[in-house]
Amino acid sequence: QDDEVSKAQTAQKLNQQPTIFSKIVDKKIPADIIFEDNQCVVFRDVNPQGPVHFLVVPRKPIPGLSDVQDGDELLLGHLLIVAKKMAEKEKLLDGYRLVINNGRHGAQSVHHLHIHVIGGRQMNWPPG
Ligand code: DGP
Repeated sequence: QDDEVSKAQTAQKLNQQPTIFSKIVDKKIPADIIFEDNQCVVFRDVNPQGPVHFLVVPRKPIPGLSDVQDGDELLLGHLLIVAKKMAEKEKLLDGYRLVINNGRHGAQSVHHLHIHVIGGRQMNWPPG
């Protein structure tokens, strides 16, 4: 956890293109992809924070939530619908949590927008 935070705090937004997620989206490096369509790719997180932990990633390389534009409205809605459908497919019937880390204080470490979907255990609040 501390490692993720320190990675995020030292991440240099500008020298991270293409990001590791762009490479996964472009099939240049492998990932455990569980769904894809023309707008997004969904794959399992390499460092899972629960029994189920996958990422919903737009093909469009938006660095983070703070970079989205008004024109991204349909794309962002689509990502949430995919997150919900994949949570059902992964049988997260008792609930789950969506997280978007943004920027340094958000502990974002990969500067390609992604929605975490975590489930299969009881979540706590507040987050760390
Ligand atoms: P964030 O802190 O929100 O930027 O989370 C980035 C997540 O991405 C983190 O949970 C670990 C995951 N991750 C980083 N590199 C890779 C990778 O190469 N493959 C996969 N599947 N996940 C990765």
